[in-house]
Amino acid sequence: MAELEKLSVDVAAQEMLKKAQAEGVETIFDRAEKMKPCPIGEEGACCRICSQGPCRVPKPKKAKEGEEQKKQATGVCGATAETIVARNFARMVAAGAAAHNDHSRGVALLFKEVAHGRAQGYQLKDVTKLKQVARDYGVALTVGEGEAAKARSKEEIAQELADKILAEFGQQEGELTFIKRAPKKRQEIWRDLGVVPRGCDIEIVELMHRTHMGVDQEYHNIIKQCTRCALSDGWGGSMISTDLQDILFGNPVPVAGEINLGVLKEDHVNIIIHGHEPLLPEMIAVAVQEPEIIQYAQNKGAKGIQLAGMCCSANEILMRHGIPVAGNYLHQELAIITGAVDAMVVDVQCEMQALANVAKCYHTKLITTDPRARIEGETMHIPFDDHHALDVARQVVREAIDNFPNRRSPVMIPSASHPTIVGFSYETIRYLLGGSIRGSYYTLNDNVIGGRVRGVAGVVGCNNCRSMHDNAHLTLIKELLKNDVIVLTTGCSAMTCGKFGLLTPEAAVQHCGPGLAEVCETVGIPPVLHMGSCVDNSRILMAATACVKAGGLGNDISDLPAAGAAPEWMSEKAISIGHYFVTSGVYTVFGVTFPTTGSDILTDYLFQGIEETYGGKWDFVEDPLEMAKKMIAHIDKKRAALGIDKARERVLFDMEMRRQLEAAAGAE
Ligand code: XCC
Repeated sequence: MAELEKLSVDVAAQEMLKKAQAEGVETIFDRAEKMKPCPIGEEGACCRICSQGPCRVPKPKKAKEGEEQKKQATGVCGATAETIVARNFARMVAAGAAAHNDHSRGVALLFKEVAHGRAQGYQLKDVTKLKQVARDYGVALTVGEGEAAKARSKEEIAQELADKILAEFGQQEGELTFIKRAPKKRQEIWRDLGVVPRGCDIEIVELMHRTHMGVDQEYHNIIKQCTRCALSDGWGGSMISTDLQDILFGNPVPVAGEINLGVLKEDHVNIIIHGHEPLLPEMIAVAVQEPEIIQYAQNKGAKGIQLAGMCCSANEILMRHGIPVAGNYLHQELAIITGAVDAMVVDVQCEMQALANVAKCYHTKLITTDPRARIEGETMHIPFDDHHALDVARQVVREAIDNFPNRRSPVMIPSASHPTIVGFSYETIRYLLGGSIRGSYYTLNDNVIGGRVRGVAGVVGCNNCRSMHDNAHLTLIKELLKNDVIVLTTGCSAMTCGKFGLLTPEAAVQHCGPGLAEVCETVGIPPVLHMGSCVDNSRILMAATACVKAGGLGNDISDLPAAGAAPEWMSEKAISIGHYFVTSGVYTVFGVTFPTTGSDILTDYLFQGIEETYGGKWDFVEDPLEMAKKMIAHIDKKRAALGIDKARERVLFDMEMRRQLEAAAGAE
């Protein structure tokens, strides 16, 4: 095994890897060492979409002097490297968008059941947001005309809204409603190019069709459909998920939380919620507080029940309830290795199949809860049922409690955990910037124009076992803060920030340049704002749009001094997210590796050509400091285009300078 310090910058992770090593338990870090990534697949240059291949078309080695440069091979059907690489990229976008849009469908179906009073335990919690979304969808808030007009009940509004939203999944023509939330200029760009998504499902299906053998074989055209598909994720499925989850479970407001493996408690029943859809986790959060359940745990010898999260289900319940987080993606096996997890409850996405093996080495019950996501091996399946969700949640919790007396190996919980302040929805940021009546992003814009804040960065995405755990997130974000760039974060990146103390207001003085530190201190916010889970990247789109609408920073998202990054990305969802940010006008940099390097022509198009059309572009930089440099250079370029680059040089005069100035004036 490699030196533990080289695998993760997180001490808690290192401690658990040591324990795993001592106990002979294999983790992703070991498997990554044994299995090197396939170099051809890594660059997207392997075509396996028909049975005549797989055809490998890697870039030929550079010719030596005097030798003729070899041409890049094509597939047996003649498909060029551009087509093959573009297809592979497209299928990543399709799968990523499918994951988010299918998540969204599940939330919409639950929302309908709640609206009709058929879902046990759930409520319509945020009526203000319900009305706001209803307005977007043209759902009337009143019935009758003039003075006879009467307010409709929240249930009536929600019932009609649910039908309208659900119809958008199978919609064949027209436009997704939330497209209209984007800045006017952005909407025009999309309409002119013909990439406005028609529905949530159709764009994914069409992209899969077009990448089938012998269909779309022109890379610009394939990428065009990638755009339509990715936009159906960001401004469609993901945004629908965020908004309906806010209506059902509450719009996040600042709340204290705690992050890292140290949140687990040896004398408590520990339950970890892992995955992405907060539907069942919300009910588990209710069940663990019920007196009978707590009593049941105490009868088994536990002091209480500790619920903790992992991956994006964790972000959801952290943002809304302050429920602690045990860690990000690469912590999933490590949590079980503590020997203290009595049940790990998974829903969908980012769950490693190896969890079943690791769980077997300890006493942990691995409970799958979604019919779409079963795991082979000694796992237990308790299916989520929205009509009896609270009962299902109670059953899950009881399974965990029953398992508490079965702990066998030595329990060792790392002490590391860090307090955090989270819950920065786009609405909450607006409120913090100016109160409920005057709330506006203009305060932020004003500080950007004045140069105290140099720009805004969205740093999001996964961990990746091919890159040192948490290191790129941390290094990149610290460098951005030092340079007065405020950071918006989601997903596993947000958890890295939490683990390393960047999600507290105090972090402003420790890590930021003087301008950003001053702004954060005045408003009382951390310099890194945790905006939620990966579907909540839609909140970043809304925040960017709010900046445009507040005025002073151009007419479009592409005018903003802003940039995005996913320095440790690994999932297909990240590619869909990246592509909707790029085509919404954002310069977006990925780390680790980039899946199109097998074709220089296609990569040049994504890294340069696409900017002419969309104002945003992709980039790939492995080194996080270099990544920060490029993002800041982009921010400065946008500042110069807006004519606010000089403002940064504004100098605050001290007494001595003033005296000199007065003396000079007097001398004239
Ligand atoms: Fe998964 Fe969302 Fe990536 Fe983390 S950040 S590894 S996708 S949990 Ni979304």
